[in-house]
Amino acid sequence: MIKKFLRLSPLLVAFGAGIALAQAPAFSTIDVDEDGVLSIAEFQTALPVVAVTDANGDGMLNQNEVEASIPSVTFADHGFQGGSGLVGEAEYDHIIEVLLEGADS
Ligand SMILES: [Ca+2]
Ligand SMILES: [Ca+2]
Repeated sequence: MIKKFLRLSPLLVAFGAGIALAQAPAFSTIDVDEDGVLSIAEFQTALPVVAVTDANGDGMLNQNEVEASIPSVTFADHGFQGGSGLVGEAEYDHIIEVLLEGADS
């Protein structure tokens, strides 16, 4: 158990005190307005320690903004459309997966 905790500890840092990866919120719970994509506010409320910048100022989180804010995330290399597409459930899950991988290495 101790070993497992140490392995996950970078993730704990990434997500801030008290939020373990296993507790990363599900997309359905953070998409508050249920429009199927994430706004900057929705993302930051769920993951306040993962800073994202609303580069184009539209209040929504697009894939370019995620890639610019979290360099380890590259959507295009994983079969996503990339570009200015917004962040839906599949893209959100990919972000969480990448953050988990980062904590694992
Ligand atoms: Ca939304
Ligand atoms: Ca934006």
